[in-house]
Amino acid sequence: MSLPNLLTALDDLAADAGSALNSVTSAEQLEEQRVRLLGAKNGQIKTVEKLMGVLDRADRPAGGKRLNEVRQAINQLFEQATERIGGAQPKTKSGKPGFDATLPGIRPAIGHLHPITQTIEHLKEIMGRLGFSVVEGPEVEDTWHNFIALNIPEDHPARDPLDNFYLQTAAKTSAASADSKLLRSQTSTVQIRVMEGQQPPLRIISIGRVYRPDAADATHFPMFHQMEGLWIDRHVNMSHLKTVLRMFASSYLGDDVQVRFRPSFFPFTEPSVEVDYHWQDSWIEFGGAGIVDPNVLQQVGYDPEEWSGFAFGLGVERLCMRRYQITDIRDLFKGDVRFLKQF
Ligand code: FA5
Repeated sequence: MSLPNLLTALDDLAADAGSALNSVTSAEQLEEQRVRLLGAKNGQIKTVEKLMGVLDRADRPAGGKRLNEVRQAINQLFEQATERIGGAQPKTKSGKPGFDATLPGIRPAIGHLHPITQTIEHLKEIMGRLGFSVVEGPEVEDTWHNFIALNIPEDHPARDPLDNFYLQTAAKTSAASADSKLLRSQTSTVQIRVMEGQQPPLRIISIGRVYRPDAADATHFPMFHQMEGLWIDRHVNMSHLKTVLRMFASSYLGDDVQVRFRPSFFPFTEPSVEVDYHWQDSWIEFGGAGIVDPNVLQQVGYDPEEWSGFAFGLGVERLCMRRYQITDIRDLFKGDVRFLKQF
Protein backbone atom coordinates (compact mmCIF):
# COMPACT_ATOMS: atom_id res chain seq x y z
CA MET A 1 0.00 0.00 0.00
CA SER A 2 1.20 3.52 -0.81
CA LEU A 3 1.17 6.39 1.65
CA PRO A 4 -1.52 8.40 -0.22
CA ASN A 5 -3.83 5.36 -0.16
CA LEU A 6 -3.29 4.90 3.56
CA LEU A 7 -3.97 8.58 4.26
CA THR A 8 -7.18 8.40 2.22
CA ALA A 9 -8.27 5.29 4.13
CA LEU A 10 -7.61 7.12 7.42
CA ASP A 11 -9.57 10.18 6.28
CA ASP A 12 -12.51 7.95 5.31
CA LEU A 13 -12.31 6.21 8.65
CA ALA A 14 -12.32 9.53 10.53
CA ALA A 15 -15.35 10.74 8.57
CA ASP A 16 -17.20 7.44 9.04
CA ALA A 17 -16.44 7.43 12.79
CA GLY A 18 -17.60 11.04 13.07
CA SER A 19 -21.01 10.40 11.55
CA ALA A 20 -21.48 7.06 13.33
CA LEU A 21 -20.55 8.33 16.80
CA ASN A 22 -22.51 11.56 16.44
CA SER A 23 -25.69 9.64 15.73
CA VAL A 24 -25.55 7.01 18.51
CA THR A 25 -28.42 7.32 20.99
CA SER A 26 -27.88 4.46 23.44
CA ALA A 27 -25.14 2.75 25.41
CA GLU A 28 -25.66 -0.40 23.33
CA GLN A 29 -25.09 1.46 20.03
CA LEU A 30 -22.07 3.16 21.54
CA GLU A 31 -20.61 -0.19 22.53
CA GLU A 32 -21.21 -1.54 19.00
CA GLN A 33 -19.30 1.42 17.56
CA ARG A 34 -16.51 0.98 20.09
CA VAL A 35 -16.03 -2.62 19.03
CA ARG A 36 -16.30 -1.74 15.30
CA LEU A 37 -13.89 1.20 15.41
CA LEU A 38 -11.56 0.61 18.35
CA GLY A 39 -11.92 -3.16 18.99
CA ALA A 40 -8.57 -4.69 19.91
CA LYS A 41 -8.87 -7.61 17.43
CA ASN A 42 -10.79 -6.55 14.34
CA GLY A 43 -11.54 -2.89 14.98
CA GLN A 44 -11.07 -0.59 11.97
CA ILE A 45 -8.17 1.29 13.55
CA LYS A 46 -6.49 -2.06 14.15
CA THR A 47 -7.05 -3.05 10.52
CA VAL A 48 -5.45 0.17 9.23
CA GLU A 49 -2.65 -0.22 11.76
CA LYS A 50 -1.84 -3.63 10.24
CA LEU A 51 -1.45 -1.95 6.81
CA MET A 52 1.41 0.11 8.23
CA GLY A 53 3.53 -3.00 7.92
CA VAL A 54 3.35 -2.93 4.11
CA LEU A 55 4.21 0.79 3.79
CA ASP A 56 7.64 1.79 2.58
CA ARG A 57 9.93 2.28 5.53
CA ALA A 58 10.40 5.97 4.61
CA ASP A 59 6.63 6.59 4.63
CA ARG A 60 5.97 4.99 8.00
CA PRO A 61 6.55 8.08 10.22
CA ALA A 62 4.03 10.13 8.24
CA GLY A 63 1.54 7.24 8.16
CA GLY A 64 1.98 6.57 11.92
CA LYS A 65 1.50 10.25 12.75
CA ARG A 66 -1.80 10.41 10.86
CA LEU A 67 -2.94 7.09 12.35
CA ASN A 68 -2.40 8.47 15.88
CA GLU A 69 -4.29 11.66 15.05
CA VAL A 70 -7.26 9.69 13.76
CA ARG A 71 -7.17 7.34 16.77
CA GLN A 72 -7.18 10.32 19.14
CA ALA A 73 -10.01 12.00 17.23
CA ILE A 74 -12.10 8.81 17.44
CA ASN A 75 -11.42 8.50 21.17
CA GLN A 76 -12.52 12.08 21.64
CA LEU A 77 -15.69 11.51 19.62
CA PHE A 78 -16.31 8.45 21.74
CA GLU A 79 -16.01 10.46 24.97
CA GLN A 80 -18.33 13.15 23.63
CA ALA A 81 -20.90 10.53 22.63
CA THR A 82 -20.65 8.90 26.07
CA GLU A 83 -21.27 12.24 27.73
CA ARG A 84 -24.14 13.07 25.39
CA ILE A 85 -26.05 9.87 26.15
CA GLY A 86 -25.66 10.45 29.89
CA GLY A 87 -22.32 8.88 30.70
CA ALA A 88 -23.82 5.42 30.19
CA GLN A 89 -21.48 2.58 31.02
CA PRO A 90 -20.52 0.36 28.10
CA LYS A 91 -22.24 -3.00 28.25
CA THR A 92 -20.85 -6.39 27.40
CA LYS A 93 -22.69 -8.93 25.25
CA SER A 94 -24.35 -10.32 28.36
CA GLY A 95 -25.84 -6.89 29.05
CA LYS A 96 -23.77 -6.40 32.21
CA PRO A 97 -21.67 -3.23 32.56
CA GLY A 98 -18.26 -3.72 31.01
CA PHE A 99 -14.91 -2.63 32.38
CA ASP A 100 -13.93 0.83 31.25
CA ALA A 101 -10.31 1.54 32.13
CA THR A 102 -10.73 5.21 31.16
CA LEU A 103 -13.18 5.96 33.99
CA PRO A 104 -11.82 7.58 37.16
CA GLY A 105 -10.92 5.18 39.96
CA ILE A 106 -13.61 4.27 42.47
CA ARG A 107 -12.52 3.83 46.07
CA PRO A 108 -13.22 0.20 46.94
CA ALA A 109 -15.49 -0.39 49.92
CA ILE A 110 -13.14 -1.06 52.82
CA GLY A 111 -14.29 -2.47 56.13
CA HIS A 112 -14.13 -0.87 59.54
CA LEU A 113 -13.91 -1.99 63.14
CA HIS A 114 -16.81 -4.00 64.56
CA PRO A 115 -18.92 -1.95 67.04
CA ILE A 116 -17.76 -4.18 69.91
CA THR A 117 -14.11 -3.56 69.00
CA GLN A 118 -14.83 0.16 68.79
CA THR A 119 -16.49 -0.02 72.21
CA ILE A 120 -13.52 -1.88 73.71
CA GLU A 121 -11.10 0.75 72.41
CA HIS A 122 -13.31 3.51 73.81
CA LEU A 123 -13.59 1.83 77.23
CA LYS A 124 -9.82 1.40 77.43
CA GLU A 125 -9.36 5.06 76.58
CA ILE A 126 -11.79 6.26 79.30
CA MET A 127 -10.39 3.94 81.95
CA GLY A 128 -6.85 4.88 80.93
CA ARG A 129 -7.70 8.48 81.72
CA LEU A 130 -8.84 7.32 85.18
CA GLY A 131 -5.44 5.69 85.71
CA PHE A 132 -6.29 2.05 84.96
CA SER A 133 -3.81 0.01 82.92
CA VAL A 134 -4.92 -2.84 80.66
CA VAL A 135 -4.06 -6.49 81.31
CA GLU A 136 -5.00 -9.68 79.49
CA GLY A 137 -6.05 -13.09 80.77
CA PRO A 138 -6.67 -16.50 79.15
CA GLU A 139 -10.12 -17.54 77.93
CA VAL A 140 -9.52 -21.19 78.83
CA GLU A 141 -9.27 -21.15 82.59
CA ASP A 142 -8.89 -23.53 85.50
CA THR A 143 -11.38 -23.92 88.31
CA TRP A 144 -8.94 -22.27 90.72
CA HIS A 145 -9.03 -18.90 88.96
CA ASN A 146 -12.67 -19.06 87.81
CA PHE A 147 -14.13 -20.18 91.17
CA ILE A 148 -12.02 -21.35 94.09
CA ALA A 149 -9.77 -18.30 94.53
CA LEU A 150 -12.86 -16.14 94.04
CA ASN A 151 -14.42 -17.66 97.15
CA ILE A 152 -16.97 -19.66 95.14
CA PRO A 153 -17.33 -22.97 97.03
CA GLU A 154 -17.71 -26.33 95.35
CA ASP A 155 -21.44 -26.58 96.02
CA HIS A 156 -22.18 -23.08 94.65
CA PRO A 157 -24.74 -23.15 91.80
CA ALA A 158 -22.41 -20.95 89.67
CA ARG A 159 -20.14 -24.04 89.30
CA ASP A 160 -22.90 -26.29 87.97
CA PRO A 161 -21.73 -28.13 84.81
CA LEU A 162 -24.98 -27.03 83.15
CA ASP A 163 -24.07 -23.37 83.72
CA ASN A 164 -20.53 -23.56 82.38
CA PHE A 165 -18.60 -24.78 79.39
CA TYR A 166 -16.28 -27.30 81.04
CA LEU A 167 -13.66 -28.81 78.77
CA GLN A 168 -12.88 -32.48 78.76
CA THR A 169 -9.16 -32.76 79.44
CA ALA A 170 -6.90 -35.74 78.79
CA ALA A 171 -6.62 -36.31 82.54
CA LYS A 172 -10.45 -36.35 82.81
CA THR A 173 -10.36 -34.18 85.91
CA SER A 174 -13.66 -33.68 87.70
CA ALA A 175 -15.38 -30.27 87.60
CA ALA A 176 -14.54 -29.90 91.30
CA SER A 177 -10.78 -30.25 90.88
CA ALA A 178 -8.75 -27.02 91.02
CA ASP A 179 -7.11 -27.60 87.64
CA SER A 180 -10.08 -28.82 85.60
CA LYS A 181 -10.54 -26.52 82.62
CA LEU A 182 -13.45 -24.46 81.37
CA LEU A 183 -14.13 -21.49 79.11
CA ARG A 184 -14.07 -18.68 81.65
CA SER A 185 -17.54 -17.57 82.71
CA GLN A 186 -16.37 -14.16 83.96
CA THR A 187 -13.35 -11.89 83.66
CA SER A 188 -13.00 -11.87 87.47
CA THR A 189 -10.44 -14.64 86.85
CA VAL A 190 -8.02 -11.89 85.81
CA GLN A 191 -8.29 -10.24 89.24
CA ILE A 192 -6.74 -13.36 90.74
CA ARG A 193 -4.05 -13.69 88.07
CA VAL A 194 -3.00 -10.07 88.55
CA MET A 195 -2.95 -10.21 92.35
CA GLU A 196 -1.01 -13.50 92.27
CA GLY A 197 1.68 -11.83 90.17
CA GLN A 198 1.87 -8.28 91.55
CA GLN A 199 2.10 -6.51 94.84
CA PRO A 200 -0.37 -3.71 95.64
CA PRO A 201 -1.17 -0.92 95.01
CA LEU A 202 -2.63 -1.70 91.60
CA ARG A 203 -5.30 -0.34 89.31
CA ILE A 204 -6.16 -2.47 86.26
CA ILE A 205 -8.89 -3.31 83.79
CA SER A 206 -9.18 -6.40 81.64
CA ILE A 207 -11.57 -6.70 78.70
CA GLY A 208 -12.32 -9.97 76.98
CA ARG A 209 -14.70 -12.73 76.00
CA VAL A 210 -16.58 -14.86 78.50
CA TYR A 211 -18.82 -17.88 77.88
CA ARG A 212 -22.03 -19.08 79.50
CA PRO A 213 -24.65 -21.52 78.22
CA ASP A 214 -27.31 -18.77 78.40
CA ALA A 215 -30.17 -18.89 75.90
CA ALA A 216 -29.82 -16.03 73.42
CA ASP A 217 -32.44 -13.30 73.69
CA ALA A 218 -32.45 -9.52 73.19
CA THR A 219 -30.04 -8.90 76.09
CA HIS A 220 -28.23 -12.25 76.51
CA PHE A 221 -25.80 -14.18 74.35
CA PRO A 222 -23.77 -17.34 75.17
CA MET A 223 -20.53 -15.52 74.33
CA PHE A 224 -20.15 -11.91 75.36
CA HIS A 225 -17.48 -9.52 76.66
CA GLN A 226 -16.87 -8.14 80.10
CA MET A 227 -14.72 -5.32 81.37
CA GLU A 228 -13.24 -6.23 84.73
CA GLY A 229 -11.84 -3.49 86.93
CA LEU A 230 -9.74 -3.83 90.07
CA TRP A 231 -8.30 -1.13 92.34
CA ILE A 232 -6.28 -2.23 95.37
CA ASP A 233 -4.75 0.32 97.69
CA ARG A 234 -4.88 1.41 101.29
CA HIS A 235 -8.33 2.64 102.43
CA VAL A 236 -10.28 2.00 99.20
CA ASN A 237 -13.98 2.04 99.99
CA MET A 238 -17.47 2.00 98.47
CA SER A 239 -17.49 5.73 97.73
CA HIS A 240 -14.40 5.30 95.49
CA LEU A 241 -16.17 2.50 93.64
CA LYS A 242 -19.34 4.51 93.10
CA THR A 243 -17.42 7.60 92.02
CA VAL A 244 -15.34 5.70 89.46
CA LEU A 245 -18.37 3.91 88.02
CA ARG A 246 -20.39 7.12 87.82
CA MET A 247 -17.52 8.97 86.14
CA PHE A 248 -17.07 6.09 83.74
CA ALA A 249 -20.81 5.91 82.93
CA SER A 250 -21.16 9.62 82.24
CA SER A 251 -17.98 9.63 80.11
CA TYR A 252 -19.13 6.70 78.03
CA LEU A 253 -22.92 7.09 77.98
CA GLY A 254 -23.32 10.84 78.44
CA ASP A 255 -24.06 13.21 81.32
CA ASP A 256 -27.76 12.46 81.14
CA VAL A 257 -27.35 8.75 81.97
CA GLN A 258 -29.12 7.66 85.15
CA VAL A 259 -27.15 5.03 87.09
CA ARG A 260 -28.32 3.19 90.19
CA PHE A 261 -26.60 0.77 92.58
CA ARG A 262 -28.66 -2.10 94.01
CA PRO A 263 -27.49 -4.23 96.95
CA SER A 264 -26.54 -7.67 95.67
CA PHE A 265 -24.33 -10.66 96.40
CA PHE A 266 -21.13 -11.97 94.81
CA PRO A 267 -18.98 -14.48 96.75
CA PHE A 268 -15.82 -12.46 96.03
CA THR A 269 -17.05 -8.99 97.11
CA GLU A 270 -18.60 -7.74 100.33
CA PRO A 271 -20.63 -5.57 100.18
CA SER A 272 -21.74 -6.17 96.59
CA VAL A 273 -23.89 -4.15 94.24
CA GLU A 274 -25.49 -4.51 90.89
CA VAL A 275 -25.20 -1.49 88.61
CA ASP A 276 -28.07 -0.49 86.33
CA TYR A 277 -28.73 2.28 83.85
CA HIS A 278 -32.08 3.62 82.80
CA TRP A 279 -33.00 3.02 79.19
CA GLN A 280 -36.22 3.09 77.24
CA ASP A 281 -38.51 3.31 80.28
CA SER A 282 -36.80 0.57 82.27
CA TRP A 283 -33.66 -0.22 84.25
CA ILE A 284 -31.10 -2.59 82.72
CA GLU A 285 -28.23 -4.17 84.61
CA PHE A 286 -24.88 -3.49 83.06
CA GLY A 287 -22.59 -4.86 85.73
CA GLY A 288 -21.76 -6.19 89.15
CA ALA A 289 -19.30 -4.69 91.61
CA GLY A 290 -18.24 -4.51 95.23
CA ILE A 291 -15.47 -4.30 97.79
CA VAL A 292 -13.04 -7.20 97.39
CA ASP A 293 -13.77 -9.83 100.03
CA PRO A 294 -10.91 -10.19 102.60
CA ASN A 295 -10.93 -13.97 101.91
CA VAL A 296 -9.93 -13.28 98.31
CA LEU A 297 -7.12 -10.96 99.40
CA GLN A 298 -5.88 -13.67 101.76
CA GLN A 299 -6.02 -16.33 99.00
CA VAL A 300 -3.51 -14.32 96.97
CA GLY A 301 -1.30 -13.48 99.96
CA TYR A 302 -2.36 -9.84 100.52
CA ASP A 303 -2.85 -8.66 104.09
CA PRO A 304 -6.54 -7.56 104.37
CA GLU A 305 -5.64 -5.41 107.37
CA GLU A 306 -3.35 -3.33 105.19
CA TRP A 307 -4.97 -3.47 101.76
CA SER A 308 -8.49 -3.02 100.53
CA GLY A 309 -9.98 -2.60 97.10
CA PHE A 310 -12.96 -2.63 94.82
CA ALA A 311 -13.74 -4.69 91.75
CA PHE A 312 -16.36 -4.48 89.04
CA GLY A 313 -17.38 -6.51 85.98
CA LEU A 314 -19.43 -4.75 83.29
CA GLY A 315 -21.16 -6.21 80.23
CA VAL A 316 -19.48 -4.68 77.17
CA GLU A 317 -22.35 -5.53 74.78
CA ARG A 318 -24.87 -3.84 77.07
CA LEU A 319 -22.71 -0.70 77.16
CA CYS A 320 -22.33 -0.76 73.37
CA MET A 321 -26.09 -1.28 72.92
CA ARG A 322 -26.98 1.65 75.14
CA ARG A 323 -24.57 4.00 73.39
CA TYR A 324 -25.54 3.02 69.85
CA GLN A 325 -29.27 2.45 70.52
CA ILE A 326 -29.04 -1.24 69.58
CA THR A 327 -32.09 -3.04 70.90
CA ASP A 328 -31.07 -6.68 70.27
CA ILE A 329 -27.67 -8.09 71.28
CA ARG A 330 -28.00 -10.81 68.60
CA ASP A 331 -27.60 -8.18 65.88
CA LEU A 332 -24.01 -7.71 67.06
CA PHE A 333 -23.12 -11.30 66.18
CA LYS A 334 -25.04 -11.97 62.97
CA GLY A 335 -22.33 -10.49 60.78
CA ASP A 336 -24.93 -8.71 58.63
CA VAL A 337 -22.99 -6.01 56.78
CA ARG A 338 -26.11 -3.84 56.37
CA PHE A 339 -26.27 -3.61 60.17
CA LEU A 340 -22.53 -3.38 60.84
CA LYS A 341 -21.77 -0.64 58.36
CA GLN A 342 -23.99 1.77 60.31
CA PHE A 343 -21.39 2.08 63.08
C1 FA5 B 1 -20.27 -11.17 87.02
O1 FA5 B 1 -19.93 -11.78 86.02
C2 FA5 B 1 -19.28 -10.76 88.06
N1 FA5 B 1 -18.02 -11.36 87.76
C3 FA5 B 1 -19.19 -9.23 88.07
C4 FA5 B 1 -18.37 -8.71 89.21
C5 FA5 B 1 -17.03 -8.43 89.03
C6 FA5 B 1 -18.96 -8.52 90.47
C7 FA5 B 1 -16.28 -7.92 90.09
C8 FA5 B 1 -18.22 -8.03 91.51
C9 FA5 B 1 -16.89 -7.72 91.32
P1 FA5 B 1 -22.78 -10.99 86.32
O2 FA5 B 1 -22.99 -12.43 86.13
O3 FA5 B 1 -23.91 -10.22 86.88
O4 FA5 B 1 -21.51 -10.69 87.23
O5 FA5 B 1 -22.38 -10.37 84.90
C10 FA5 B 1 -21.93 -9.05 84.78
C11 FA5 B 1 -22.56 -8.40 83.57
O6 FA5 B 1 -22.30 -9.16 82.39
C12 FA5 B 1 -24.07 -8.29 83.61
O7 FA5 B 1 -24.47 -7.20 84.36
C13 FA5 B 1 -24.42 -8.10 82.17
O8 FA5 B 1 -24.19 -6.77 81.76
C14 FA5 B 1 -23.38 -8.97 81.49
N2 FA5 B 1 -23.95 -10.29 81.14
C15 FA5 B 1 -24.17 -11.33 81.94
N3 FA5 B 1 -24.66 -12.38 81.24
C16 FA5 B 1 -24.74 -11.97 79.95
C17 FA5 B 1 -25.14 -12.60 78.73
N4 FA5 B 1 -25.53 -13.86 78.66
N5 FA5 B 1 -25.10 -11.85 77.59
C18 FA5 B 1 -24.68 -10.57 77.62
N6 FA5 B 1 -24.25 -9.94 78.74
C19 FA5 B 1 -24.29 -10.62 79.89
